[in-house]
Amino acid sequence: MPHTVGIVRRYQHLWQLEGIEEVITLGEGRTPLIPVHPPWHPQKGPQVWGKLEGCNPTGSFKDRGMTVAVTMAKAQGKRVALCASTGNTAASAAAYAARAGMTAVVVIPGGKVAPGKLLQVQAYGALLLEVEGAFDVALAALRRAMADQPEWELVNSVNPWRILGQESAAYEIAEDLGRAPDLLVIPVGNAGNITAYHRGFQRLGLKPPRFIGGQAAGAASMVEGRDIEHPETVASAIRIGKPVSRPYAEEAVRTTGGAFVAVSDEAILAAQAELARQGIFVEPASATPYAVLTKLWDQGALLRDPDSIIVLIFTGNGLKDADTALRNFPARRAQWDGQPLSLAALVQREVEHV
Ligand code: AN7
Repeated sequence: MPHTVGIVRRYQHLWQLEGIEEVITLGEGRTPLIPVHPPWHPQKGPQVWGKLEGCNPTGSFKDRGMTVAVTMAKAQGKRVALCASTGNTAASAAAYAARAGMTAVVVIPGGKVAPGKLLQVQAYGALLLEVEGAFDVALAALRRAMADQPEWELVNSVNPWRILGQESAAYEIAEDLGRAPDLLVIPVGNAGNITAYHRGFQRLGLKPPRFIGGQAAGAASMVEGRDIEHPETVASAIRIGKPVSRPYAEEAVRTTGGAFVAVSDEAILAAQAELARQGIFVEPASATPYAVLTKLWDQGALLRDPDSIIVLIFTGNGLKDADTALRNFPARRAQWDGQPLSLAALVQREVEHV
């Protein structure tokens, strides 16, 4: 295995973690940063890039933190990895625990986790527990149960190794661009990831970008500056009402001159569809940055300097939530009788349609 596979081996020098013998990795990180082309974008506008975090081994950014958290847990002799989750943390914890030969237990809001994520938890063989209520209820219950269990490790983002590993996405963006972006738009649920990006640019000694935290209107805890008791949104990954990392996320936004911005479920689904038309298929939560970008542009609130660089963080793969996608993307089918000539006519019609 090349020395550079995975986040831990690539960045352990930055973290002063050189003594690690066994790294639990699935080859996470090094995700693509590709140009995004909003149809409303002027020719001489800012550059817009998208970071495809859905290309990680379990299809979301969670793998960056999970490799570090599970590596450290294993090294400390822990035997069980536990988390509360809206789905992606559960999928990632289940995968890395399987890789480590550890037991995984995931607690999820019953009936509110996307089917692809449930499938992953089943495939990797984790024990699945459901609670009634949102993610916040699941996490609170689990934290109470965690006391006095020396062989258990909580792998939610309250685990500092998770946030540390997630910093790596900021390093990669800086490597790819040769500098930090001017503006970074990222979905915010529990507020761990925005915290990680902020710390990541700081650790490199770079001036962090302006942070724009995108939230669903029905779960806009940061935008509204208060906890939301019953968060509701089509973007189930960020259906979170009490963000654990609130103070750090507030700091990231305040110190960089950024903002938290809420977008409606309709805007999120429209953004998901527009990205798919550019070949980028993300889950609804991950379409939030694009919806926010569109909203800011419409308001004239965006940088218009053609030399400025905007990065959108596409946190999770579209295949994770097939139910929502099937509703958002109706099939386009046509009848064909199997004859060459009629196929030519259908193709001609299709060319004109596009
Ligand atoms: C696709 O899996 O909280 O603000 O339990 O899955 O760091 O919470 C997922 C969160 C954005 C928000 N995009 O990140 C979980 C969970 C996707 C996500 C977020 C999540 P944070």
